[in-house]
Amino acid sequence: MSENQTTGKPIQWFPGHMAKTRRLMRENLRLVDAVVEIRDARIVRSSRNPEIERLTKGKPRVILLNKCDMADEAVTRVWCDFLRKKNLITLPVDCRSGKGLNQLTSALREACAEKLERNAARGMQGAPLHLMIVGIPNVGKSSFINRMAGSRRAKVEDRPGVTRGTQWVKLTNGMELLDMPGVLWPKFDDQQVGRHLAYTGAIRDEIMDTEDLACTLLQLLAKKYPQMLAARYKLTEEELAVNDGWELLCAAARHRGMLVRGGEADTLRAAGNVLDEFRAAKIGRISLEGPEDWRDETAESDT
Ligand SMILES: Nc1nc2c(ncn2[C@@H]2O[C@H](COP(=O)(O)OP(=O)(O)OP(=O)(O)O)[C@@H](O)[C@H]2O)c(=O)[nH]1
Ligand SMILES: [Mg+2]
Repeated sequence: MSENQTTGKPIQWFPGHMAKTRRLMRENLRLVDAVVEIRDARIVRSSRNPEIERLTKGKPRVILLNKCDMADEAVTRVWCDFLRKKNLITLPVDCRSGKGLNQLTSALREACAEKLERNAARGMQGAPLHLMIVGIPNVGKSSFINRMAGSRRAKVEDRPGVTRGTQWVKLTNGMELLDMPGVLWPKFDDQQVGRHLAYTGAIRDEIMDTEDLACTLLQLLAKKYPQMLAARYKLTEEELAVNDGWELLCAAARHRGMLVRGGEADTLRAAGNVLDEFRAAKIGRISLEGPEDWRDETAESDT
């Protein structure tokens, strides 16, 4: 999405900040043995920044599908199989509870096999593994590091752009993790990617039109998860069937008693509510994308 749908103004993607992040990655890459790329299990493809892949080329990589507690389990399984078939070492995880992270050591061993063999040949079995933690804003990089460290070492907040500089965190198991600021693409050509990033909170709400976002999200949910949506907002079958985002938003507002003077639906308030509830997984465990939604370009570029 390179344009705000309502105002028609181009959306600013903080190019200065991005250039700095890119430089930080380049400078620090030679210090690390492998890259841990964190993606959002609800939007596995849209949370993949091809730039990360390009910048970290040649480094062993493990992909974590994070927030899988909020994603559709069946879809997460499909993604894991899909990526593993492309020889990408992939793990579903939930960095808030730590679920799935017990598999990480063996995944890293697999990814870094060559390096570990070299270390062993030099009698340096205990040498620490240095890992760079990368991913789009708000995907859970700092949460992952805190989980691994067993303490709150990195700042975590539910908004994008919290981590600004880099920070090394030493673990007791001999790993050293480098926290990085989120890397977003400087510009999206694909509107759908931009929307999916906005629904999940990877893009700041201040630069988005929330009513517009909520409308398209509702339309998508009515298609992909109609029962969950109807249950959450007490939508009737007719309301659900209209297949019009604006109508769905008005219906949700009415059922929640969100009205403005004169009895009309308070769509602005309802939009904020829908986005908040989706982001908190209150509507249910939902994945917005499966590999089949990207039929023509499913190939990860480095495989
Ligand atoms: N439900 C759920 N929430 C998570 C998970 N991991 C992280 N979060 C939440 O996601 C939000 C962002 O987490 P951070 O760890 O700050 O993300 P980050 O990638 O470091 O973000 P930036 O530094 O802004 O790029 C916080 O509200 C976390 O609590 C998870 O596995 N499940
Ligand atoms: Mg962070």
